[in-house]
Amino acid sequence: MKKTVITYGTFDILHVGHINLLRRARELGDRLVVGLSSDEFNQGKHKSSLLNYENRKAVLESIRWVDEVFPEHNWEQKIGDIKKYGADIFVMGHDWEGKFDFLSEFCRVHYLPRTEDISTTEIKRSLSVVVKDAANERS
Ligand code: C2G
Repeated sequence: MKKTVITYGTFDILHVGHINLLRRARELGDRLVVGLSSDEFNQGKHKSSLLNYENRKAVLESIRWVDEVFPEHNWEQKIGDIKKYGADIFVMGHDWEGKFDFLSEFCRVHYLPRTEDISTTEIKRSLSVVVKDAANERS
């Protein structure tokens, strides 16, 4: 019986932390479907992604661990998604530990350790320093 794993995220400026999560999620089953936060939902999460939804979707769909990508529009859609995709396991990084335990009524809930020392926020911060230094050199 093919096991489906489901996870959600913004996945902006993809890095090894995202890849580790997606790979380990996929390895818990036979198929991985990903709810990708829409640009509008990101605003609701107080996260502005540099790359828009279409761009982030194209990147995710090119990853061998990802079988399908669908839009995440709100916090309330997870139960419907779990039913729609027949998900057996819901996976998130452990920064979300406990937040989605209510889904255990519908499928297994599993939190995976985050990959340390890397985040999109940190990458953006480093980028802004590089850009500022370059601007200073030119002026
Ligand atoms: N992640 C990780 N290690 C990192 C960075 C991220 O394991 N260094 C994981 C996060 O724990 C999450 C996934 O990668 O499970 C996607 O991270 P984000 O794109 O930051 O997603 P987030 O904003 O947490 O959105 O409804 C749930 C939300 O959409 C989750």
